[in-house]
Formats: sequence, C-alpha cells, structure tokens
Amino acid sequence: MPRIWTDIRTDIYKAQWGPYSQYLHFLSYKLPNQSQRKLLLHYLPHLSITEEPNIFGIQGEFKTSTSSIRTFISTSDYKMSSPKLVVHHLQVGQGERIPWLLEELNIPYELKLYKRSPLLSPPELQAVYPLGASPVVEDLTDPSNPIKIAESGAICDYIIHKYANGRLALEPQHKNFADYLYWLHFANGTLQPGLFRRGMARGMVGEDDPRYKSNNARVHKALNHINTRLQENKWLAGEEFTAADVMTGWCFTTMRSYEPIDLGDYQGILAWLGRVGEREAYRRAMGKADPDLDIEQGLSAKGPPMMEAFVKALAMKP
Ligand SMILES: N[C@@H](CCC(=O)N[C@@H](CS)C(=O)NCC(=O)O)C(=O)O
Repeated sequence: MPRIWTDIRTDIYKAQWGPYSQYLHFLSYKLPNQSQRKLLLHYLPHLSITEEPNIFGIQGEFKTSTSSIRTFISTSDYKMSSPKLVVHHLQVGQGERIPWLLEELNIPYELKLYKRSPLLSPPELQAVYPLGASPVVEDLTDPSNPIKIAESGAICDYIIHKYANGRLALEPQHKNFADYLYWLHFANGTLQPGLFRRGMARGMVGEDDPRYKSNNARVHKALNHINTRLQENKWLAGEEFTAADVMTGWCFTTMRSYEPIDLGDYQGILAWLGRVGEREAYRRAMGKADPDLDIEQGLSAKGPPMMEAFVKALAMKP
C-alpha cells in the first residue's frame, strides 16, 4: 500500500477538526455506498477518488471551508472512522513516548495523567492495568471490540501498524530495516535495564563495589555504541526519524531524573537530542504529558536534577 495513505489519513483529522483546509485528504476503511459517493462528488467536485479493496480515499484542492465536509458527514449516515485512543501516562516516566508518537503521527488522543505516589503508580493506575505500569493505551475505536494494550514498544507497533499505515517504521524492503528493528528494541532491551541496574547497584552496594563498577562499565559501553551510531547517522535507523528515536528519547531526557548521565562525553547523543528538541511534536507532547518538566534541562548535557523520592529510595540499604 503506498505511503501516501498515511498522509491522507492524518490530514483528515485536521480537515475534520480544523477550521479551514486548503487541501483535503480523506481516508477510511469503510467504503461509501452509491448515494454517499454521489453526495461526495456533489460537494467536492474537484477531488479525485481512489479506491482499494478495503480502503476509500479522496484528495485534492479544497476551495471552501471544511463546512462542505461537515455537511457531508452530517447529511449522510456515512461515518468517518477516526481512532479513539485513551493514553494513560504516569508522569515523569516512559509513558511520554506515546503522546510523542501520536503527536508525530497527528493522531488525536485523550490523555489521562497520573502522579507518582510517591514513586510508584497510584491505585487509579493499578486499576487500569494489573501491573500498574505506564504507558497503557485503551483503543475504543470499535465499541464492539475495546482493546487495552501496555508495554511502550508494543503500543508503538500497535499504533503505527493499525492507524498510521506503517509511518515512523521502516518497511522490510528498506535497506535500514534491520537497523530500525535493532534500535527500536535496544532502548527497552539493553539501554534502559542497564541504566536501572547501575542505579540499583549504586544504591545497594555503592560506587566502590565491583558489582557497581561492572554495571557502570556496561552502561558506558552501551553509551559509546549509541554515540558512534549517532555520530554517523542523523537518526538511529539512519536518515529517517522513526519510532526507534521515540523509544530511545526518554532514556536520555526524563529518565536521567532517575539515573544521571553526563552527556558531555557523548557529543553524538547530545547532537541527536538537539534534533529531538527541534521537533514540534516532541515539544507538544511534553507540554501535554509533563508540563512541569523543564524540556531544556532534559535535552542538556547535564540533564535534569534527580527525583527526590527516588534518591531517598536508593539510599535504602537491603
Ligand atoms: N516495559 C514497560 C515498563 C513500564 C514501566 O515500568 N513504567 C514505569 C514508568 S517509567 C511505571 O509505570 N512505574 C510505576 C510502577 O511500576 O508502579 C514499558 O515499556 O512500558
């Protein structure tokens, strides 16, 4: 399926909800019937219509306000399908990945925020998901089949493939497909557990202990590895910004509130963070998900200050 469909799909959200649109893209998985088709052509005579077996799309110059579209929606029983996603995010946490992904894809969502109490999740989030961990996404698009999904990597895959036609992923035919998969999974598979292990070792046995030292050495190996990658490539998967960058972002921004890393020695990672900070979608997402966090601190070489409750927890000896 050509990638243009993704743009069609995302732009309809703007056309549907924005006040004015010059160019209309529309995509639905529901085919219109004969009379709906006629109505469409009546309101939008200059648009081209494209159909594939399970997909119907229109696109073209749209000279009037979006009221024609609104009229079409309200005068026909043809309902445009748009995702209804609820994102549960425990603040100052990796759940920020999901609003960022959704902002990048221009997919609307409802955001439910939770505060840590004082460190782990509050009972309200435990009620949403037995592990009480965030992010969690509820997909209520199809009322007959409500879906709940957790694990940030799984959620990224779910959204990308279900609602974005593969955008922000690389296709298997892409020369960097393996890079994409590798870096997509590296964040949660190696980098993040390594950082947490180092933090735990520091709190439990102290920095002079060989168990801390070996964890620290592993962390630096991983950091050098990413740094080299980002000195040679604009984004983790190569030239294109992908979900691999979204998955990794928090490890070098907000996660440094739990495990400090001075990125002064890692100029490749720092430059990449600079590019992340230039993305409007990132700033929009952070403004919604964690408005009290200082974005610039997160993107800086030194990073944000450590979270007090976590420092206290780490000081506890076994
Ligand atoms: N592997 C999971 C980890 C989820 C996770 O542990 N989230 C943390 C936020 S950084 C959390 O919810 N912690 C609070 C708790 O477990 O009570 C993912 O990628 O989503």
